[in-house]
Amino acid sequence: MSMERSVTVVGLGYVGLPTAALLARAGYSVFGVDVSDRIIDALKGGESPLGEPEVAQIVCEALASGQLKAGKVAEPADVFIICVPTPVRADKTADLSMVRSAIEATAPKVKKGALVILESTSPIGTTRDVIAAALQKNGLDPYTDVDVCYCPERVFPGATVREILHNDRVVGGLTPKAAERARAFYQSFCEGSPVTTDAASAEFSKLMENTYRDVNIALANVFARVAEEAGVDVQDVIGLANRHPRVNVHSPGPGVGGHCIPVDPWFLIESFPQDTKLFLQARNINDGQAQRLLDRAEKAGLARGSKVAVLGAAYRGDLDDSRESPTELLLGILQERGYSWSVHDPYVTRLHVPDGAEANLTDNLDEALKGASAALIMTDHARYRALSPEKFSVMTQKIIADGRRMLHESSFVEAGFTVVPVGAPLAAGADGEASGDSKKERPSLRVISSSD
Ligand code: SAJ
Repeated sequence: MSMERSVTVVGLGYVGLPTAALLARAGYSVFGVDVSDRIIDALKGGESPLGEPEVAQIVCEALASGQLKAGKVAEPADVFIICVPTPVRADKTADLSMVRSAIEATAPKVKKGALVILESTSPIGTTRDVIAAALQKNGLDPYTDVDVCYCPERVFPGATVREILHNDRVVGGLTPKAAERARAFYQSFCEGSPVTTDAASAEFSKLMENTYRDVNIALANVFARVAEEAGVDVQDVIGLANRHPRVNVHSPGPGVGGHCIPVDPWFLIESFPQDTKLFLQARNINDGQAQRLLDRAEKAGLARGSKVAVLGAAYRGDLDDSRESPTELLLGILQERGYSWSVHDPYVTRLHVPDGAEANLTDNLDEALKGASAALIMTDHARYRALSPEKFSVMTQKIIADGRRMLHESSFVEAGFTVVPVGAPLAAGADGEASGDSKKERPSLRVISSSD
C-alpha cells in the first residue's frame, strides 16, 4: 500500500462507488459521501444502490468488512477523490455546479499534507480553477500544502470493476510531486499502468478520448447515409474498408447516448468554438440519426400520428442505463409529430421523457408491439437479434426500422415486412409498404476471398 491509509470518496455513482469498494478491498479505510438519501440509506443498510452485479458484490463485501462506511458529510482523510457528475446544461454549456459544491463542502475537512484528486470529466483548467481555488479559499496553498491532481475515470459501463482495475490511468498533477504521489496511490489498488502528466493535459486527454469516439461514430453515420442513398449496404463496405491495416470504421446507429460521449465534446466546443467545428458537426450528425430513421420509416409508409413500438431505451445494448439515449431524442420527435408509443426494454426502469408525455415503458415485448404500426429498434440488446417475423405479427402495419441492424433481414422481407435498415436502402417484401423511389434494389455485396 502507499503511505496513505484513509480515503474519502465524494460522489457514489457509477465510478465513485466501485472505486470506494475497490479501495476498501485493498485495505484502505474508506468513507463514501453522497448527497442522495437513497444511496446513503442503501449503503447504511449494507446494500448496494447500483445494479451491476460485480459492483454490487464488492460493495456489499466492503460494507460487511467495515472498511467502507458512508454518510452525507465528508470525513477527514489522507486522500480525497471527487467523482461527481459534470453534465451539460440545455444550452450545452458545462455545468460544474456539482464539482463546486462537492469541493466546497469537502475543503474544510482537507488538512495539510492531503492528496486531493478530481476524477469527474471536466473542461480543461477545472482542477486549477475550481478544485485548487476552493482549497486556497480554505487557507491551503494548493501547490505546497496539499497535492492536487486530476485523474479521469475511463470506465466502460457494464465492465466497471475490470476497467477500474486494469485500464491505464492518466495522472495529472498541479505539481510533478502531486502527480508522482497520485501515481503511487493508483498503483496501490489498480493493475493498469498509471502515466503522469500535468493536470491540464490529463483533463484534455479525457475529452480527447471521448471526442475521438464521437467523431468516429459520426463518420460511420455519414458513411451510412451515403450508403442509404447509393443503394449499397454500409456494413458490407465497412467490412471491406476495415481490412486495411490502418482503418477502423466504427458502427453506424440511431445516435450516440450515455453520460459521456454526447456530453464531453461540448466542453471543448464551449472553450474553443473557433477550432472545434468538426466536433460540433459530429454532435449534430449523431443527434440527427434518430430523426433520420423515423423520416425513412415515414417514407416507407409509416402513418404519422399512429402508435409505434420503440425497442430499447438503454443507450447501449444489455445495459439498464438510459441516460441521454437516442430513444430519448426519438420520443421528443415522436411527440412533435403526434405519435403515441410504447417503449420496450428488458432492463431499463427509468426513462426521461418529453414534458407532458408518459414513458409507456414495458419489459413485455408483445404488449409493446400490439397495435403498433411500426417497430423502431433503437438499442442493440442481444435478445433482439433472435426475434422472428412471427413476433411482430401483432402490429397493424409491417414496417420495422432497424437502427442497430439486429434483425435477420431476409426472413422479414420474405414474411412481407418492409425493413428500414440504418446504412442500407430499405428492403420490402411482396406485401411491404414501400413504393416508388423509396423501394430501391440493393446489390448484394460479398467479400471475395483470394481462394474464390
Ligand atoms: N456507439 C455507436 N457506434 C459505435 C460505438 C458506440 O453508435 O461504433 C454508440 C453506443 O451505442 C452508445 C454511444 O455510442 O449509444 C456511447 O457508447 P460507447 O460504446 O462509446 O461507450 P460509453 O459511453 O458507455 O463509454 C465511453 C467510453 N469511452 C471510450 O470508449 C473512448 C468509456 O471508456 C469511458 O470511460 C466513458 O465513455 C466515460 O465515462 O467517459
